[in-house]
Amino acid sequence: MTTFPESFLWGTATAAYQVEGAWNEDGRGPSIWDTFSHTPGLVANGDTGDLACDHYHRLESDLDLLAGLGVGAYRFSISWPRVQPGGAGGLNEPGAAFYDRLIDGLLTRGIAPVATLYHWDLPQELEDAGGWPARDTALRFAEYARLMGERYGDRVHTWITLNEPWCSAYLGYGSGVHAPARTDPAAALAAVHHLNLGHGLAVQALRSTAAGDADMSVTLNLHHVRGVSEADAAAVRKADALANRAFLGPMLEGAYPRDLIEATSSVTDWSFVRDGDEAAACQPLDVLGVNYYNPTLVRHWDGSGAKETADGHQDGAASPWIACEDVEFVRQPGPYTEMGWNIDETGLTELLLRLHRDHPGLPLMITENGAAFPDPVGQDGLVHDADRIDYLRRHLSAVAEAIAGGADVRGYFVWSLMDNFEWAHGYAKRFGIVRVDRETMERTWKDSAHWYRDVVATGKLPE
Ligand code: IFM
Repeated sequence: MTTFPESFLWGTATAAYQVEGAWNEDGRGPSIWDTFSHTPGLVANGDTGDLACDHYHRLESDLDLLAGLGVGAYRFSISWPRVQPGGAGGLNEPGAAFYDRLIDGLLTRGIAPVATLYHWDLPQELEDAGGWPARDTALRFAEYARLMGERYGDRVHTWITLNEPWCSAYLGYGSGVHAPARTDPAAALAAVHHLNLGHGLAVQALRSTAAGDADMSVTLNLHHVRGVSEADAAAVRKADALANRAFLGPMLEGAYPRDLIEATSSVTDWSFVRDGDEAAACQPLDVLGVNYYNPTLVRHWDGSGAKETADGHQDGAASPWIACEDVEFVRQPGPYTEMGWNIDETGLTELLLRLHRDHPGLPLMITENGAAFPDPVGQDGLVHDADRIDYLRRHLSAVAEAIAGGADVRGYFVWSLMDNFEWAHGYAKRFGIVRVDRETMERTWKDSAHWYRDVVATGKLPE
């Protein structure tokens, strides 16, 4: 039987825009995702996060839900425009008070708060002033981090600066399928840099507050890139530079990889990187957050025949893979989740072992892993999601295998606590272990929630 270490932290994860709702209440300012979702045609079914899961108004019962699952930690994100509406100036007190209630409610229930500062909801005013491609956004982010550290620093267990900066930069400014829907490769690379810089400055700012003793982290959706054959090694290296080392380099080693700069030289000269920026991005971290859903398969493309674009972007549309004209993203064998992502947990083990090898001594934490499935409601009114249980079991086994191989993995957070707003897919894709009825907002445990509660309680995977 697979058993996890006694100290292993078990949790579930959500993000503010995906669950909170209350988009224009208590002084919250607009974010780029309000603008995006209110723009016709950008989100499936015209869905918005206006109501989301109404978590803002159902906080107490959602906290009870977490307590019922028995988790030791809860990963949530703070909505920047709720606490600092325009991204500058003092705190919006009613918004800040919401997170006091959330954090205190977790602590009362014996659940460790794991707070993400930025899960994609940039205040619209900051986007209007240039967004992440503009250097000032990194400085604003550090100031916001300082305010958060001052307010909640004495109570938060782990601070995560950014969630998946890959998405913020490349989907937000490259392919434009996420807010703010810009399709400008040079801007996307400038965003990469200012996210890295903002991360480092935010860690410094947090450490200067009562948050100084808390664990500092960042969450990356690292891509486990494989080649179709050995002849595709250059394609693998390029995709790895853009997806992984563009962040790992500055954040963990204080330098951008040379091959990244070279591969993107036709797009930008990287002159937005000023002296001292890479050192500032590289702050000591206590744990690295890893989000994993599936691996990536690439092949060298010589320009002949139709190019495969199995990375989710439509053929002919702007690609998030900047300067990858010679790289094909190849469809992988199934089975697939409802997102069309292939299920392959071996990539998670390999990724964790690579991180262990490349960054020895840095603890790791799975800050997201999970899957969307069709989740029909049975005649009994319940969701018997055996497919999700199987997905979670496979991936937890993969984590255990990485631990056995020497990787220092400290915890695991299921994405997600409950069905929520899945960005451009709206509410059509359900990732929750708890079902949310879109009409009534009623929460119902799926089979996977019962299964996860047992895993958390025993620290073991049932056979
Ligand atoms: O829902 C998202 C989450 O916000 C970030 N990581 C991936 C999840 C599933 O797409």
